[in-house]
Amino acid sequence: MVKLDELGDWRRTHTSLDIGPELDGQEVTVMGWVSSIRRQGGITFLILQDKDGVAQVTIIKGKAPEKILKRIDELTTHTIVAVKGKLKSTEKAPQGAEIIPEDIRLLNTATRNPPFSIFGGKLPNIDKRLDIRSLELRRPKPRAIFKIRHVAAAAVREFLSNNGYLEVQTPKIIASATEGGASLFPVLYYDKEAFLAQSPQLYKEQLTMCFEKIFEVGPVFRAEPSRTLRHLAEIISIDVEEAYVSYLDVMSTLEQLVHHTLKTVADRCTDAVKELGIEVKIPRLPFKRYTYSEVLDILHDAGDKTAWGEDLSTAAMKKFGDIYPGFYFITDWPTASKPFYIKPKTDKPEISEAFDLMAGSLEISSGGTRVSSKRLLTKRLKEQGLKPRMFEYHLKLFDYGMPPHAGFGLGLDRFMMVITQEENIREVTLFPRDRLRLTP
Ligand code: AMO
Repeated sequence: MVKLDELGDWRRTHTSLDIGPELDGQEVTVMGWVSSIRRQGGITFLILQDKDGVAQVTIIKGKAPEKILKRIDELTTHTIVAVKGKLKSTEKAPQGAEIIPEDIRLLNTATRNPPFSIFGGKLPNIDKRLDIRSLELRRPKPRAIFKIRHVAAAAVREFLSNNGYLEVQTPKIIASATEGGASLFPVLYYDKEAFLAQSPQLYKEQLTMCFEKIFEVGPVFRAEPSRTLRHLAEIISIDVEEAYVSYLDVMSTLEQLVHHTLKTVADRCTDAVKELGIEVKIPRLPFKRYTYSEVLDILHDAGDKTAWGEDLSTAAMKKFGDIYPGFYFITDWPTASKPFYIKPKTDKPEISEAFDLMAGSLEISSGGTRVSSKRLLTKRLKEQGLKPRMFEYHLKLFDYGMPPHAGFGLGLDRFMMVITQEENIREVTLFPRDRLRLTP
């Protein structure tokens, strides 16, 4: 049994990123986990990995204190260590400098071998990797993905804040379905039935009465019955809502938001992008716009038989995505295919002011102009087989004057699939939830 040390009063002074030849001679304290130990004659090279990268600790027999020489014999990979020492510049070390240790603390050891090597070789399927996700996240590829996710989410907030949208948080335990009853998760709320929010739809619409331009980045829940590469039961949704605009205006906001995010990732994530071996393509604005009817015409020419009014199936969209692989909007959907809160066109009520934003065959966002008349909203609820009584808390706000408004919901996880060119949504989500997975 390895005797462990306490962290005590030691604190990290540098991460691997801070280390460089210009600090030659400086005292440093570094901490991390051992990713490799190489013994070469009287010299041991210990590679220490931290959140930013790797640092090399070089232990020379005869020069290093006896205590260190004893302790490094007990080291295995994944051991958590703290090293105090002096930096020495050398071209041979990863950062152009190595650490010559003066003291070392073993803070914890791994008591078992991971079921697969995180250093390379053949990887097991994603389910096996997800079982020990946080360890798996020590691999360079997922680290790069989540670095990009961090930068993308920050870019979204930056863009919306800079354009006058107020960030809000709305309840996640709610009283009624907004996106169809089939994908609702019921929860016991004291002695009542409630549901996990499928979207912040009604709250974001109401908030246009007071704040006019708002956004939320938060979890939404969908009890998706099937297990696919693009559906999860819990996702992060970027929701935007704005007063005094129509769907045409928010489509323009959305495409600029997508553009800004991609540009920011390309500018700020060069290492992570390189690690993934991808290229972040910055799309040209404006994105192409096709009406639903135009999509059907193009699909019919390609041999697809979807009739007007039917939903565009995955197979049909795969076909369309092969023809148009980039970003594009599909607008003017049949009113009957869209939720009750989407506004039908005044002169052609069978068509709605709704859009989806696609990336090839993947839908990443949908939105539209909303119904702002209480009378029409009540009618639309009834048409969709919903009981206006269940939405009374929402409808009564309309008595006080609701401004015309429009908005969209953009799935961050799906957007990340597009940015990182991953086919499985689970690769870009830390702890994915689906019908068969509730842990870790
Ligand atoms: P919608 O239901 O189309 O619209 O959802 C918006 C976006 O959220 C993402 N998304 C999902 N991603 C992964 N797994 C799922 N199960 C899943 N469900 C949805 C998609 C989708 O485009 N309230 C409206 C938006 C609005 O009109 O403002 C809504 O929720 O990227």
